[in-house]
Amino acid sequence: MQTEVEALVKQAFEAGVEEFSGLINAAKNVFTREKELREGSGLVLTHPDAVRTVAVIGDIHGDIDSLAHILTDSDVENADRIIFLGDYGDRGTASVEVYHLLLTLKLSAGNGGKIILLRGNHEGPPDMPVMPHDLPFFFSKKYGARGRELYRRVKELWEYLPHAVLVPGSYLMLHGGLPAAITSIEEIAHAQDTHPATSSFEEILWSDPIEGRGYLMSTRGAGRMFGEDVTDAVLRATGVKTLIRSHEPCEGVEVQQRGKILTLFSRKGAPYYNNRAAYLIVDGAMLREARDASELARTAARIW
Ligand SMILES: [Mn+2]
Repeated sequence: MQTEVEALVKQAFEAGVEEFSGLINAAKNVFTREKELREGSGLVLTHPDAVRTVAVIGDIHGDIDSLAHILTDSDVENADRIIFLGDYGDRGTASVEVYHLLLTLKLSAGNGGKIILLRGNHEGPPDMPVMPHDLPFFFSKKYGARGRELYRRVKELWEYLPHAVLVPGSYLMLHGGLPAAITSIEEIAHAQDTHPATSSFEEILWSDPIEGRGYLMSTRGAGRMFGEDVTDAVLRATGVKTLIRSHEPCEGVEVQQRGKILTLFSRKGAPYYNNRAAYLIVDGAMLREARDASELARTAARIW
């Protein structure tokens, strides 16, 4: 796998504008079809009986070295699903190449439904811009005037990406946080359709957990900070035990709200300078019977 991943990285750095353009077209076809199959829903169902092992990967933010490290693990390669929790570009120097590699992976033969790319707040809708957003800069730097066009078309892909994964009875996975007002999994599945009339989609992409109770405005300027009472209500409404999310820099994994929430961060380097990053390998027993965040951090996390 190592040589294969090295080849993918090399291909990502050497890709010409026409090749990248073709890749985006092909990806758009695949993402469009997948969204149609989900009947417009932003929720991907991953039933424990249908999969043996699932790999979960948090923020990458332009760190292609971390991405290559993760993909070189044979347990990731052999996983039935490789779930990315969003935030692919910005803040790292290889955002363009990360996109190239992820789209190539998605389009590889046999990978169809295996690779799941969720939306993060860095892949949000046009009315929720993110700062800093250096992805367009890196596209223009590498591909000149054509880079602007590639960026615009990559941005279009975001609208087709799902924003949550449900492992029924066990886990909910999404980028940021839990929307406080929801009462069913269907409301999470269709959060993008009720945006901006409800704040659910914004909260999924932007919110962060806090210890204690309550529901506060976020210092990020979007999303909320939600306490354990909100988490209890949403976990109950969706029938799962544990939330797996990313969005906040940490030393690979962080356990919050007494084991109800696991935060996963899968990249290193500027501007966060965390010393450790992590991804999860969740196997059959763990998929069928949810482990809490502490046990996941102890047994499912691969830290480097
Ligand atoms: Mn984020």
